[in-house]
Amino acid sequence: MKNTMFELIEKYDVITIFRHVSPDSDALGSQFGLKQWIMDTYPNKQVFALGYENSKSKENVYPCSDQTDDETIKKSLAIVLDTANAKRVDDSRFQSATHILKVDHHILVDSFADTEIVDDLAGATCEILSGMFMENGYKLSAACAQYLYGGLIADTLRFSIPTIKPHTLTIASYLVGCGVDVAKANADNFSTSLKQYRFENFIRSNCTVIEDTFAYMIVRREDYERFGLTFEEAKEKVFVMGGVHEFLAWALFTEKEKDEFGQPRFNGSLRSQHTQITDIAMKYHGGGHRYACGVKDLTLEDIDSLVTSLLNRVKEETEVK
Ligand SMILES: [Mn+2]
Repeated sequence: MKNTMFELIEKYDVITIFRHVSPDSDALGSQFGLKQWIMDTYPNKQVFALGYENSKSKENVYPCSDQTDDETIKKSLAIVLDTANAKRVDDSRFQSATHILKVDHHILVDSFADTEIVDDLAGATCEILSGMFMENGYKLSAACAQYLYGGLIADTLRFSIPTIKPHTLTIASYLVGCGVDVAKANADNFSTSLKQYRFENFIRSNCTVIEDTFAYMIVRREDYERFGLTFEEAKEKVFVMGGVHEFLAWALFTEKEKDEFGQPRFNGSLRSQHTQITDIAMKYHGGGHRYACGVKDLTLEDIDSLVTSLLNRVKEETEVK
């Protein structure tokens, strides 16, 4: 089944690679890792890594997206990475491709591709790709392995999430064996700048903590702009409330824009230690993984009711125990 990807790549001379909006290290790492592998393996194929939004905070780590015309996409094999639903792909032109292949690790919500390789127990899309390379006995270039390893440590929070399996570490070992600079990957993904550090402390000092078990923070545009951060940078900071024994769940809501009535709209990131929260996220234009979800386009009233739902879910879980 998984060899399908290699068969498809073999068959097409033009390959376009897509990923989700607001790309994170797994989206960019899988995209540029796969592009690198195709360039290393098939120097005569044309391969494009597409997407409109580049991540400002990671511009030293990943190249800018490629550009290409509609005709090129039409005759291509489109590979969509790390993206659960068609609407979240950061360039809708993928739909015109001759064949669409999806490789993803989110819970399946939308089958939009001709061929789908989905493993929602994989820690990262980079893990799925690396696993396929490993199983086929390929030796990766150091550049390719570096991209994939970055996505793997980013999405698995350095191998610390509940879905980590021995296989994940076997894959990490395989990548490091291909020449990854582990310290650089760590710094690229987890080091912070002074302005980010100050913003992180702002969240620590100002988040709301309910019954010592649930923490959340609503960040307004003027808050993150005051620290010199963009929306994209600010919304990444949910991890600041993670790693606290008492917090069974935590959430960060970041103002994105004002709606037509001048009311603020927020995107949110929800996290839990071990409470299933996907179904709650899905009620708020979101989804994702068992213990890590995104939600979007929320009003302050939505946030209120979402916080209540999460709090109740956490309570149910503590009562069962
Ligand atoms: Mn991912």
